[in-house]
Amino acid sequence: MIIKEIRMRRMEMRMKHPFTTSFGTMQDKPFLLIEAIDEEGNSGWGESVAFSYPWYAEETVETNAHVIRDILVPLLLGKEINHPDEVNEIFSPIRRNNMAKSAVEGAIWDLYAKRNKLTLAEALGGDKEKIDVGISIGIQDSKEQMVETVRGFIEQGYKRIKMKIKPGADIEIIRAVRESFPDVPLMADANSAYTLKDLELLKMLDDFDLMMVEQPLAHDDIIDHAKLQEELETPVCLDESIHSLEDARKAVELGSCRIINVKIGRVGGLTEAKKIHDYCVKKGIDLWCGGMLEAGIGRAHNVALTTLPGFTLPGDTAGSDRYWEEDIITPAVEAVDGEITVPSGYGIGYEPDLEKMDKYTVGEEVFRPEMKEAAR
Ligand code: OSB
Ligand code: MG
Repeated sequence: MIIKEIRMRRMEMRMKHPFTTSFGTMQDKPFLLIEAIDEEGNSGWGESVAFSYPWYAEETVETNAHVIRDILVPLLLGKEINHPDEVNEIFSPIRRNNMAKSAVEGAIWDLYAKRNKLTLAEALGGDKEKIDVGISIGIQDSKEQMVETVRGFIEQGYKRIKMKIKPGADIEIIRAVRESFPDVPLMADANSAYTLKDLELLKMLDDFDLMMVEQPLAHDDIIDHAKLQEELETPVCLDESIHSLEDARKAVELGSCRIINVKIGRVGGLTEAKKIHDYCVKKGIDLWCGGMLEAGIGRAHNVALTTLPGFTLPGDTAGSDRYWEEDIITPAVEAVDGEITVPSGYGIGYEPDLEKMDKYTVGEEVFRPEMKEAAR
């Protein structure tokens, strides 16, 4: 297929509820959408998961807009692409900027799947008809409120409860939730809020039969996490530390984690996510698909990735209604009793709802090969 046109929309949506992590609180969600169009008029969609502030990773909406417009798009426009894996190759000389790469590569994957009359899940080699999903709950004002929030999501059927923690809002909250729900699959995510100085506190996590503790230590660390995993019975799961197959290999070889949270944007796209998947299946490392509070396009990509067999644990891909009054795809992603039915339509399998999309679009840039020529 020949990439004839790429469009970049700037979106501004607002989540139903604020979401609080060890870093701070988010509710407004500016993000970018990418549409790639081939010579037959097929179109594929990708979503950038970069936030407006670089607290989770170094990328932002603005850095993504720059890198996509000025660096990535010119590498693809007018090119013949036979398989989306080639995009991973084409982008490989460019260091990092994984969320920018992933937004563009995701659009090409969707386009490729649609053109070849495959679901994105099939194109990736996934085979599940339904995927298990959990919920990620932000830091709450009190342990009582956390217990009530958890109760609500258990009633909705989510298969695993993840609580955000930070120093000062950790052990007592986990204890209260565990005492209220002795059997629920439970885990905690610290978003890098601790250091090895907190070892004694982190060891107390072993009392609560947690499925895992996610990214307790620094965002760029795999050494201290290995030391921590030695001391903990609770499995360590890495999120922020893993940007590539190479990062995953090094973390696994060092014993820095027993579980990996794969986020398509953080690792630079679906091709890299699949490589990590294949490696972890070989090594017996459990995987799950993380989330970045995505709107419908990004959420649909997460659903497709989770159909791969190595995604053995429930992910963070909750239903659209957990985040949005209305999503920008039809139908919205729906979680019923903690399961999402994988859509059967070609590509991402959900229709981009252009009317709703327009409502939240604050700007659009269009790129065509002749514009590239003209700029020379
Ligand atoms: O660490 O997994 C994380 C949200 C924003 C940034 C980082 C994280 C999260 C979540 C929520 O945990 C995931 C979601 O519901 O999309
Ligand atoms: Mg996390």
